[in-house]
Amino acid sequence: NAMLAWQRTAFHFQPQKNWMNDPNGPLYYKGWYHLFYQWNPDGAVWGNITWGHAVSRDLVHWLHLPPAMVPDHWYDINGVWSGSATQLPDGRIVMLYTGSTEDAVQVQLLAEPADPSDPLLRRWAKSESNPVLVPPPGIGLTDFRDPTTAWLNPTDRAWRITIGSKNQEHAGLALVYRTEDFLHYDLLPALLHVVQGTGMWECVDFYPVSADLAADVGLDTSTAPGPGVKHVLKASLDDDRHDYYGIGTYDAGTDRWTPDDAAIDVGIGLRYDYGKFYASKSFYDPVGRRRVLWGWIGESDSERADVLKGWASLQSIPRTVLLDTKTGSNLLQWPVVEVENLRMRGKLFDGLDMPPGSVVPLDVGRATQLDVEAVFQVQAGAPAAGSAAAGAEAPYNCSASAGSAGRGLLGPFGLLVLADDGLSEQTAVYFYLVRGADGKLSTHFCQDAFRSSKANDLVKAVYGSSVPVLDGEDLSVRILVDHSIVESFAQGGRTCITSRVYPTKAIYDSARVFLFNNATNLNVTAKSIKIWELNSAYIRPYPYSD
Ligand code: DQQ
Repeated sequence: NAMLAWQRTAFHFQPQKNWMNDPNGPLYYKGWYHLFYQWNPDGAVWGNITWGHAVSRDLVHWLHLPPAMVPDHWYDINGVWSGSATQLPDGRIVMLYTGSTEDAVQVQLLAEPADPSDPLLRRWAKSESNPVLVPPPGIGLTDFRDPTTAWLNPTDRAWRITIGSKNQEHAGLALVYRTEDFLHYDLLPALLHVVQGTGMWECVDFYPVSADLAADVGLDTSTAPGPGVKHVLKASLDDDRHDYYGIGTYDAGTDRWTPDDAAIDVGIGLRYDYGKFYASKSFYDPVGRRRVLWGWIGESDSERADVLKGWASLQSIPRTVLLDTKTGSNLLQWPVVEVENLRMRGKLFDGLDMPPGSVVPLDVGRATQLDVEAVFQVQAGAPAAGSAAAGAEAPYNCSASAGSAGRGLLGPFGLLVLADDGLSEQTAVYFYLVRGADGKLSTHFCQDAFRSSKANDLVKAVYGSSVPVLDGEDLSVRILVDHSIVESFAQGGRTCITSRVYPTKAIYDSARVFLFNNATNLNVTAKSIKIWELNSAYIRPYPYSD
């Protein structure tokens, strides 16, 4: 079936077949980036979880390797679940991960490369001491998983890891353990953090970011807290399947983290991505001196369709993560720079007028693998005297809105991607401005998949959130289009949205791109629209069977 085949992506990481979920233990070793991932060797639905493994020189082109770890001990026979890598100062790698035991109890396990001289790290040795951690008193036997990368605490020069859980009152929390040898661990009396009402925290991530205005580099996980360093705490909320983060301060003396702004604490405030994006994990890349984030992008089609396709899920484009030092209150995520090496023919459109009610086709040729950078300038028309426009508008919420078809005074406007000529299929990536009671504009960034496909066995939703826009800034968005995924980054990556879409008509040579402005009272100029066709990445099978 050509339509199903078309949905496979060309530059997002996917296994050759079957089900994938969380990224695991990303690391850089002897010239290679390693990505492990939750994988079902036997089918396109979750189960039989093993660690798939692939390596890359540049985070874009990949070589598949045989699975790194499979469920073969009593302590992980129900699944080799998520975990993280730590590189010790002497170069050793320790991998900590969760096993689901023969009794479905969650325990923490240690593995190390069986042959550290192999840059591909093909063989892993599970520790004789496994399990190295079992659920402590007061923690549910199935609420104890996904150990983080360890960091060195500067006060006692011992390692710390954190593990997500929940308490009996349904508060999400992060336990902290101290270890010197990764075999023996002490549970510390204080929690790294706890947030009421957020439920089970999966795949916690904890890392420093530079708050130095001039520095655009990532920080190694063991960078000591101090002036110029903030710490990010991320939890994947099992309750609502989204990744939430907070920015705050880590106190190495007490091993507690405090959010800068309790109103946007972990689980109740900012999300990495307002679309499909879950169970993410970051790592420090010493070569690029950057922190790189991977996230699991699930499907929005039916399980039946996944079985027909023979695969389910992607990994996000690896994203560089920095603190946004201009706002100080959010992260910036951006596709790693290597993605730009896939750019082929580029087209530039500038100064295009987008009057209210317009749809403007952009002639870019094949439009199924794209990298788009768009910059818009807006000019609000004078509200008619006495009209509703003269006053404040109702607050806007992407997910509760009518999407790109709902007309407001100052939005929506943006791009339609994976659209066919007749616009019977289209995925809208758009801004929506609202003037508040104080006369100030707030900006929303949304992605609308309501009309993304004629197929009806899909979840079609509008995703999005507000996006900070500072005085004097234009509105800008970067969009990666890759067959069945649209991954977007507004205002340099302050707000990100990922949608899975499954066009039936806007495929192969029929996929187009348009600009649109559905606002009734806003003149928009597309100041600059750059669109590159992106080459396919090489994602190659392993040449030898195991
Ligand atoms: N996926 C893993 C768990 C983790 C969950 C199991 C998050 O370790 O908590 O496949 O998607």
